Amino acid sequence: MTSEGRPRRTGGSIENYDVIVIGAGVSGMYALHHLREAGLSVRVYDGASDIGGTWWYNRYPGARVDGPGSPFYGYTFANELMEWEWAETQSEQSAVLEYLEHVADRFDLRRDIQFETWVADARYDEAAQRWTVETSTGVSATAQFLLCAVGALSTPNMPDIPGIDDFAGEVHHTGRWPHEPVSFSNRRVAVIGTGSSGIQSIPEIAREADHVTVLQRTAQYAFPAGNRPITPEEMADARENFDALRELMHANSGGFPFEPRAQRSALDDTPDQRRARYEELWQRGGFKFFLELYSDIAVNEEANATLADFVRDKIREIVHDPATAQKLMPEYFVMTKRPILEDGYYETFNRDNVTLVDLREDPIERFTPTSVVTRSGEHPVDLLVLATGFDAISGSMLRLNPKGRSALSLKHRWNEGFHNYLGLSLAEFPNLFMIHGPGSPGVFYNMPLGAERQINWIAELVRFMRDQGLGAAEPKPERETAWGAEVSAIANATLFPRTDSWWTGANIPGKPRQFSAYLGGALYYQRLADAAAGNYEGFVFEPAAHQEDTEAP
Ligand code: NA7
Repeated sequence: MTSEGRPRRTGGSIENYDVIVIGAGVSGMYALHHLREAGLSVRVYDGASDIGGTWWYNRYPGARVDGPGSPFYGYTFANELMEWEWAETQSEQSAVLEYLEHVADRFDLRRDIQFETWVADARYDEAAQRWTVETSTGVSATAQFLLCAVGALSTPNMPDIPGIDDFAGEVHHTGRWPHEPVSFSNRRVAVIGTGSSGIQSIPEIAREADHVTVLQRTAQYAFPAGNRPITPEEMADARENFDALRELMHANSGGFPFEPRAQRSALDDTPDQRRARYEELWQRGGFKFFLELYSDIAVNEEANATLADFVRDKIREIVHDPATAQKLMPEYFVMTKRPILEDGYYETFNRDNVTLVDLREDPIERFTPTSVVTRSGEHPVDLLVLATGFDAISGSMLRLNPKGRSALSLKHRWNEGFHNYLGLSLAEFPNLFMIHGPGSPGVFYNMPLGAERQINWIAELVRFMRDQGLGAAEPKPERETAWGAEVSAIANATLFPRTDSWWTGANIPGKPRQFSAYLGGALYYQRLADAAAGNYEGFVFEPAAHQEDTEAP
């Protein structure tokens, strides 16, 4: 590496780096650390006031890790980070943010991050083989590489409902929750959205509010979160065996330290055996429910129906009022929207201060300054919670809308689909890399580990380019086509693409419908390793336009 981690300034207010990272969340933080360790000069920009990304913004009541959980939702690159004391398996937002703050302190990350700085534009200069970014603070910067760690779930989806802008009460999107406490007491609250964020927050809000109106578009299957304290013995065991556990994580299809799922169809068991199995998993709770299920739930309609029926029976058991229980009955193929972990969600509808509105039969007509009006009548509202999710996976890249060769915009390039190679690079956009972008395992994988593995691979590609005197790399168009075909072929063997979800882009009006996550699990990392072993022959390289400046600034 040539520039020894030091930025080079070329006069005026333009700053020059080897790598610009957009986003100081879990991925951007590791990118900064790893690329800086590799001797590159790195600058990170983030619109927020501090590190954390998702965990900085999603401060809504009840926000918790809703994957397999702590201590394995975290970085693996330094064993010393396993010394962190996790209190619970489903860590709450503040606990994850505290951990990330510890990482930022331990590796002195903040000195190379510019906060409250929104990247407004990013353009590729073909002659210079560099990216130029313009920011909201007026700082401009260039870098050979642009690493977009912009988040798979970070661009809020704001519903377009007549009159909503005239609503006079407080309005908060769960993904942009205020830092000051929000009081619900003595207030009538309406919540739009019953995805993970709605289902985590509604029980918490209902405990405090005068009244809660839940505005539900799609009834959901939600499973017991099974949150519990982590014992000192578990932490000691994880620390002692972390090297072996990391290997297990690398081999596992979801990036967690579990043995591979046993191959067994739900239809191989009798109804009684199946029910006993589901009941056992339900009682234990937690994300392992999904990992220890029969292996054909997400691929076989009949197998899928056995689990869907089980959950519907649970809802009928838990919810006292049969009409409310009926509105809560989900109908889509279970597991084909993001599985949801809950803690008292269905029970919440037994409270006197909670009303459920099924928007399919009673749609919202408009907001007034003091209420939401549905077909059946008016619901007074003091505070509105938008748990309406995100323009997911591709949305934040589209919002950034970088301009590649010949000023081609990403919006134009992705007009009909999210073409890319290996889920991290784009033809016509040399030297640009995405973390957790479409075509990668992204949200189907342990996201901190997935980021580490993508970033390690990108760092190796950068090293290869520097060693070979190469200045620009972009994938061959035919490799993008083949990659898109592989992503689709794996997805089409499942039931996932058949349901409207943010995985398919169906939650955003006008978005091309495309199931854009790579579902091949660990095979993805094999593909990355193969590409590196084959000297990146899926890429077109250009020699460096000019020698790197090896002088200190
Ligand atoms: P989700 O899972 O996208 O949930 C959003 C919810 O909002 C979902 O119930 C949507 O219904 C509903 N929604 C969205 N737009 C509207 C409009 N216009 N009207 C009524 N209802 C609407 O987002 P979350 O934040 O809950 O979770 C995102 C991920 O973050 C989560 O999976 C975890 O990984 C963390 P729909 O189902 O689309 O009919």
